[in-house]
Amino acid sequence: MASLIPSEKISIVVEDDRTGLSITTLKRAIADNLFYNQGKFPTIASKNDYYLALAYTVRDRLVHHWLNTVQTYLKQEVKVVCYLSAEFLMGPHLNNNLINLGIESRIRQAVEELGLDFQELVDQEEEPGLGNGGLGRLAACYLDSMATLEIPAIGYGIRYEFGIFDQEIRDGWQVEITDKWLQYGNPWEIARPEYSVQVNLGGHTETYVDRDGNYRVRWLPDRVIKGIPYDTPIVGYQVNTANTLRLWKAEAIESFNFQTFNIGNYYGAVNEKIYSENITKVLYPNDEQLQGKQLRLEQQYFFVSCSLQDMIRLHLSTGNSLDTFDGKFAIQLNDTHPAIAIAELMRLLIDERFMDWEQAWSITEKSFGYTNHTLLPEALEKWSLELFNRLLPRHLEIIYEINRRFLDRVRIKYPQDNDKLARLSLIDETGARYVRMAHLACVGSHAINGVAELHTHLLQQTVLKDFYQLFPEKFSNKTNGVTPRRWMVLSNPRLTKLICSKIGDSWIKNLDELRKLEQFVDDSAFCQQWQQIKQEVKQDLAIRIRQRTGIIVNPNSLFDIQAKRIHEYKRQHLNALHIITLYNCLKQNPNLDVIPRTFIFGGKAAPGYWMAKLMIKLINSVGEIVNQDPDICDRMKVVFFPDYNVTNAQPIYPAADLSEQISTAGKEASGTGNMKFSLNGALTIGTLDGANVEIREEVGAENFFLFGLTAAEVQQLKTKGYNPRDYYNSNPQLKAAIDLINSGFFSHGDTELFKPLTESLLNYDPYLLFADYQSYIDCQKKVSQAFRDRANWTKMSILNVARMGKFSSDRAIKEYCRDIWNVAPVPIELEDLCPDGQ
Ligand code: T68
Repeated sequence: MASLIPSEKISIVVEDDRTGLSITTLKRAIADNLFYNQGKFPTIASKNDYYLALAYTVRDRLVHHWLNTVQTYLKQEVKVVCYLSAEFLMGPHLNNNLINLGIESRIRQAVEELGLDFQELVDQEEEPGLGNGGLGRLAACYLDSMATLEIPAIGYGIRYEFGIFDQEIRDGWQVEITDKWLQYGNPWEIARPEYSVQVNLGGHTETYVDRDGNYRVRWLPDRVIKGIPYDTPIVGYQVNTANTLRLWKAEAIESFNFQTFNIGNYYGAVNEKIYSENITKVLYPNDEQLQGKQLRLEQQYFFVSCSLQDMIRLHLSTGNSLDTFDGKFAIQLNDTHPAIAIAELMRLLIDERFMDWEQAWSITEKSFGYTNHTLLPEALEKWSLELFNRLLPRHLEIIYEINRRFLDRVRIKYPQDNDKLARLSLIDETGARYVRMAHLACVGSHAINGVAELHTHLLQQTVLKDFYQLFPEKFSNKTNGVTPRRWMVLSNPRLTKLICSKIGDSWIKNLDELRKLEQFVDDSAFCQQWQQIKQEVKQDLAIRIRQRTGIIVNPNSLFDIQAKRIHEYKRQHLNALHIITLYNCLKQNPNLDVIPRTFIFGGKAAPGYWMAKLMIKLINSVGEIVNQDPDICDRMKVVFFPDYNVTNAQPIYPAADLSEQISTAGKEASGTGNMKFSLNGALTIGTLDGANVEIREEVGAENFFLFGLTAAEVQQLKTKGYNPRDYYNSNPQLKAAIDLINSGFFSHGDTELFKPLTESLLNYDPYLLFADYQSYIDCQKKVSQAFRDRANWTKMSILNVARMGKFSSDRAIKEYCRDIWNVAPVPIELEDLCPDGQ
């Protein structure tokens, strides 16, 4: 349909109030937005009204970046990266946008001149917690880097109405509170109902013969749902680029199902609306038994189908044919959660656009890349054929056909190897039958990557071994990275300022330049400033800890921090065993000269993961005893900082002296918290797991506290037969720690409370805590020794920061662009809509 708007006759005059950056204009704009957007007089406006007025003022100042970016991509018909992820853990937008736009100090001044407290307004923002942890946060860091590197990109995901739950600690236990992030409105998103699409579910398929005599299939679904896109701008750092995060919300096709309504079934009609909207209601907390959850598969298919339909619409809108689709889109699958996209693109091309199989398959393979984030067997996604067939009957047929053709090729290469065929098949037939999503992702993608060197290596040798033998050329490593904009400039302004005063600010875009700091390690004035800043941010965190938990901690003590999801493989309970061991030592030798330590934990447990919840209870119970024991004399404090999320993480990383990265070797795919801590000057105590290996390589073995078995040794020990009780019986310190827990000492005499945990360790210990215990304790002694020499510790801290350049998400994204996506930067020119008037 032709546009009804005589566009050449309409000229947009962008008002100064919406773009101007003088303090006077900014103040007027905030006041205007309060009045006209919030509908409030200043006298009765709440802090949140002021926050929203401020947020709209900032949003106004990025709209022309955003619209110009979109228009440039369309006009130049550039290749676009489509990052498909079921999770985007963005964190608060306001501060990040101010930094990337370079207007933080002006805005701060304007707000303060209005008599408002800037930080108080920033604190009003409810962060969109649309992710569980590392995987979702990685997607957010990658969006920041793509915008900063001027790479055309769209993030596609789900607009969950309720994100990850808020965590409260009551009586030492985790309590989950519904996250209502949208309750006061979201100023950063714009709904685009005009780009809504329809998604089918259920029903059956039938074949028919088209006019040319070809056999075709049509899907007759029994449910149709509407997907509405909500767009959020992603501003690059000091560039004109503002990319788009497009999240889909599910709604019923009509507000009411009129047929049902007309026959008098009002409640039935409303029910259908509720049923449809359920699809994007809530984020599933990971680690929960996701197996077989129909709604989870519905979520995955829903956002994938919406996103692919959107890409096809965009592609056709510029007059292109689908023959060139793979030249214009690079689609990255963030784990297997969106892997159904491979079957869906095939369906869209074949059934709806009448393309032949071979061409559709060639386009599909060239378009997709797949990133794996886990080796844990229980986390590899599979869906029962029964559920799959009930929900996505046409996709199951397509998957069977992909599998048939794939296995035919395998048979040629490995004749008569039925075991291999069974191992590679997209269908698991070892027991009840399942679709293996990782296999679909491998077969349908031209590139497969792990997220750290060790992880990629282990993928190739274990879970994806057969695929690696079959197509080694598809595999590569892409070690994760984090954005220095949020994880340094925003979260550690003091250190940022000091670094800039020495080496300028170009390291913010080119993190390798931090190397220049090495020349100052022997500059005592610089070292003193470095130490002073660490002290100040520790004091800040101490205040927050007191506010949140009532616990008073000593900012001069060693801040020993483990912040991440709570999971047995991450071994927060190994950390707890060290705390108990230290406690026992101090009780036996009350005058022992030890380095005072504050042990800080943060992290959520999946609501259904009982053992992880018990670990939280154990940490809090140990804290309760240790923190008030007069013999300890404040030489140890144990803190569980509640509700660990992006907002709370920001002041935590800069305050750490020691970063705990203590997963069983071979279990943590990469880790990214490890990078954030080290970038902010913490030293790491860690195993040779995930990206720890590469961090140690970069910062130097002498600046890293290494302990524990290697991944190969873990494997050997398990093969040989691991008996945790042997370690317990032969190690008096370990025995004393376990016995103290079992005695009820930390549980008001209840000897049963922690039994599930201690019994699991004594009888199975699947993550080898006991095997690594002594090595960990010894290493912690070295940490304490090293901390006594504060000058040398500071040097090690500076060297850690100076050598972290590799772990910028900018480096990671450049590698994806070069090796997988084949895309290049597209600079955005801004028409000067309105010069900055005074
Ligand atoms: C993490 N994975 C890895 N998964 O554990 C971590 N899983 O080592 C790595 O650094 C990070 O990904 C980024 O590569 C996750 O965070 C999930 O959150 C998840 C969510 C749903 C289902 C399964």
